[in-house]
Amino acid sequence: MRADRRLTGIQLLAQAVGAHGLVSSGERPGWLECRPARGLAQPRRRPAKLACGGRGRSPMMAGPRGARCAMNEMARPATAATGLSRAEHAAGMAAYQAAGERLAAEFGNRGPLRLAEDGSLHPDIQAAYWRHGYYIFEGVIDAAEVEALRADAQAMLARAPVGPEAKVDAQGRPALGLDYARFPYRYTRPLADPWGGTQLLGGRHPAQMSQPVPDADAPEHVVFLMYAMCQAMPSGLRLYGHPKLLAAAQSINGPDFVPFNDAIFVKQPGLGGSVAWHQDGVTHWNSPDWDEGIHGFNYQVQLYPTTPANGLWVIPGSHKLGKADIKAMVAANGGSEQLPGAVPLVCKAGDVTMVNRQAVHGSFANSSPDIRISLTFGFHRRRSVLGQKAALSIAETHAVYDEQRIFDRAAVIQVAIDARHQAFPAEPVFRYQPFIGLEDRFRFTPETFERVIRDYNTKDLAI
Ligand SMILES: O=C(O)CCC(=O)C(=O)O
Repeated sequence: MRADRRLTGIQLLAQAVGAHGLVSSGERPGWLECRPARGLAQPRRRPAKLACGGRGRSPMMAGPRGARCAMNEMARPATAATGLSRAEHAAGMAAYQAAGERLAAEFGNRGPLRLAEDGSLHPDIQAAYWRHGYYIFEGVIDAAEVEALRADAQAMLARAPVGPEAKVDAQGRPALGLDYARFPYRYTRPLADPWGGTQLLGGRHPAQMSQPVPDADAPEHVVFLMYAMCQAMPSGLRLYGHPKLLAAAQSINGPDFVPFNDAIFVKQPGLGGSVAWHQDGVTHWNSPDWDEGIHGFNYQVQLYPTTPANGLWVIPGSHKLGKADIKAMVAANGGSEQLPGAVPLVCKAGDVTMVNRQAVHGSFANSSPDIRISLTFGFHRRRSVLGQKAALSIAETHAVYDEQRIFDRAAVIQVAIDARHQAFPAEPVFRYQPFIGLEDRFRFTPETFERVIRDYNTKDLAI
């Protein structure tokens, strides 16, 4: 009975389409291949037909300074704010949030990050992740480390330019990152949806979220994303070398796993913008080798408790189903972005979520009084990345992810492992297979900071 109920997320999506007359009972909806979740532990291949394809640019990808690409500095939302006030928006979300929390409780899909005796992610957790496309690891980061991460993230926020065109922070100091190859801050208008319903990022956020009117005293812009956590935040570099998180990445993506990128999502209280429903992967939807793990996964390390109002939502099982037609999903839901069958990833500070990049996911305008800061970083299978064109990068559309680029970007992991070891010598050290025997060349030193860490995100491996 309980196992049946866990399929509800996908079934609800199917019902939503049926209820709005897009498909008759028993037909497969056009916007998402709805099949019940089956096998557990192993990635499976998708049926040959895809709902739709398309390439885009991840919201987590930064372009170079000056490129003024869609998501950089300040993207203009497709439409202006609606008539809803912040408080009305919050009230209008309440029932949906409560239903999402109930559904999330049915799924469970959370607990400590347990490793098996051989050091791999516990098979039960792997099975749960592959089944639902996400998992919440509870209590991974201890209070002292959360404190250090918060201090560094808040310091970074304080060093942001006062606006998208400014070069000084609120105290008049030169902003952080003026000398970075990729400027580390991105802005949005308060409570706006900068990408939904636009052609930005390859049009992969096709349906715009509600944009409530901010309070009268709201600033004109808010920082929405921050990049380069391994360069700008000493604690961020140490986090990147976390042995349990790396062990789990190895279990999911293989011992030669490679990094993706990182981004810090900042959802300021009563101001934070939304991230319209989307899927992250862009390169492999039509690949003959497609399976549910081919576009990798993202961690989010939560620095503050997350709630249904400010947190990330995921449609469980949607990572297995190919490319979703999100616009049709919203249309089938009466035009509402409150998609049925989604669950909020409610966390305590120090919890870490793992979300399959193929899962349909998004977050709403943060009309709540609670901040969210999520340190987001992802990992891939090496074979998913090797030889791929830089599909997500505006500046480097001709770059190919060859052996050298992968090695250079993966070196950040090895340096991070050593930075962590220097800070926490009693903690077990993760042994990263591609760098076994090369550890001495990649200790954390001023020299490797310059050689490996500075502007490392120009070598991100985005697919
Ligand atoms: O945290 C969020 O609000 C959005 C995260 C996201 O879209 C992603 O990790 O791809």
